[in-house]
Amino acid sequence: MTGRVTPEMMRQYLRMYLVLGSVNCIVEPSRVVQDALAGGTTMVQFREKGQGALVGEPMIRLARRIQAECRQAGVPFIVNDDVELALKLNADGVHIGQDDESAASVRERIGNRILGVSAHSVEEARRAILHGADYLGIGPIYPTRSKDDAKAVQGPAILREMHEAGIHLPIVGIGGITVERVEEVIGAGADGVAVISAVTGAESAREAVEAFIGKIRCATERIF
Ligand code: IFP
Ligand code: MG
Repeated sequence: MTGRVTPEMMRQYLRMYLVLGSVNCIVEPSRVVQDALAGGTTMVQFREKGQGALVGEPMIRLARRIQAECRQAGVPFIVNDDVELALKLNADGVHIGQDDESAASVRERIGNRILGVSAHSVEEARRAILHGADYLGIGPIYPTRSKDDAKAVQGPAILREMHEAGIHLPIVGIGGITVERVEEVIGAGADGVAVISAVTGAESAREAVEAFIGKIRCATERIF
């Protein structure tokens, strides 16, 4: 990649964004990713976090395996929080929260790689944009159990609020999003959905992703 990702490309990548680590998976995480990619996942975030998370070499090995699968599928591979790891692996991007290093500093370190920032308010969103974010992760939209330290549930209204406040950076909703809730999330202004358990906890990750994509397509066509 030369230059920064365009907002148009970013919106495509955000459509069906799988976020996962070994803690979220019952079967082998790289198997989940492989199935999810076969189903049409548009971007993958490696988020190795929480109780029992891998560290050191095993963590790096898993990251590399998932990255290789993403590369083969032509899908961006994003690393959560760990800028060092992202640079070491030459990942396509980094996602950071509000408690992590400042977005401006991460932008300096990662050059033109994709930068995603979690935002919970219009103020946080504005700052992230000024600091060079390529997209915003907004949530939790619904109650979730995938994040121990999740902030208060925002509801889909937060997405509309962002638009009304003039936030036009590509945005993805995260937190408790199921197939049944896709229409509401996209309808409220998200460019896509980020999911963990709805895919990692499914009997078939591939079928789960296919179901999401069907709904995302319908919901998107209704708006644009
Ligand atoms: N949002 C996202 C994303 N990822 C996270 N890890 C998070 C919030 C806490 F889906 F990328 F937007
Ligand atoms: Mg974080």
